[in-house]
Amino acid sequence: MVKDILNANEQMAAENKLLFEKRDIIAINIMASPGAGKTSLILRTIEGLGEPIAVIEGDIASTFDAEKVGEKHVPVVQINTGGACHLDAAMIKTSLEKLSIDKAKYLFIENVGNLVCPAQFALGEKVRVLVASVSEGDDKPFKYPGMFSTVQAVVLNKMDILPYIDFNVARFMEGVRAVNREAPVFQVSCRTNEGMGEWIDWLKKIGS
Ligand SMILES: Nc1nc2c(ncn2[C@@H]2O[C@H](COP(=O)(O)OP(=O)(O)O)[C@@H](O)[C@H]2O)c(=O)[nH]1
Ligand SMILES: [Mg+2]
Repeated sequence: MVKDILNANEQMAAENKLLFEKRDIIAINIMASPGAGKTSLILRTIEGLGEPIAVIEGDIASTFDAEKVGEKHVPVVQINTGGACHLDAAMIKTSLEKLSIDKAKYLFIENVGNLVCPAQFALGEKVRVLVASVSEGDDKPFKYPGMFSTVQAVVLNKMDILPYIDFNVARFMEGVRAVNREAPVFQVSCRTNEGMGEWIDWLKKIGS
């Protein structure tokens, strides 16, 4: 039963992926625990990337994040999952009926805050990005290997508060590398904009 659901999702994700590829859109699935800084990263990226962007916001409830993104004058649609702990490919397909992606080069999809389920549901994205933050603790890659192993990049956010927190960056890196040898890890602060240049450069590279 669970396998059937996952298979149906894979099929629809493949359709979404094809649609994005045909339209030359780089779709990016942004995953993280609640409060790590997914929305903040999207807002900073809209400011720094200088490319046409569209955004899909996923939350269990509320439209706060879509409103914040809308203030940046980019096309945005909010999905409310009504309890589901992750987005799935069908939700993305439906949301595209309400989102103008014609001009977009990048489509950022903010997944529901959760370090477990979103990793199991492809959406049709080209890349998966995990936002971690120093306030969550340096042991998270060891505790959530499924999530950390599935992504093409990790953004370690809130570096501005590192001096006030017991977070060992080397231990965090060790945990990431234990399950993911390839993904670059960008140390950033969405508050101060520190480290954002390398993240933006990486996005440009995957879009070229
Ligand atoms: N100090 C600090 N706070 C941040 C940073 N990035 C996000 N925040 C704060 O963390 C909270 C959650 O951020 P948000 O982007 O909504 O996280 P999301 O739930 O993952 O989308 C908000 O109060 C942000 O202002 C950062 O780099 N440094
Ligand atoms: Mg958010």
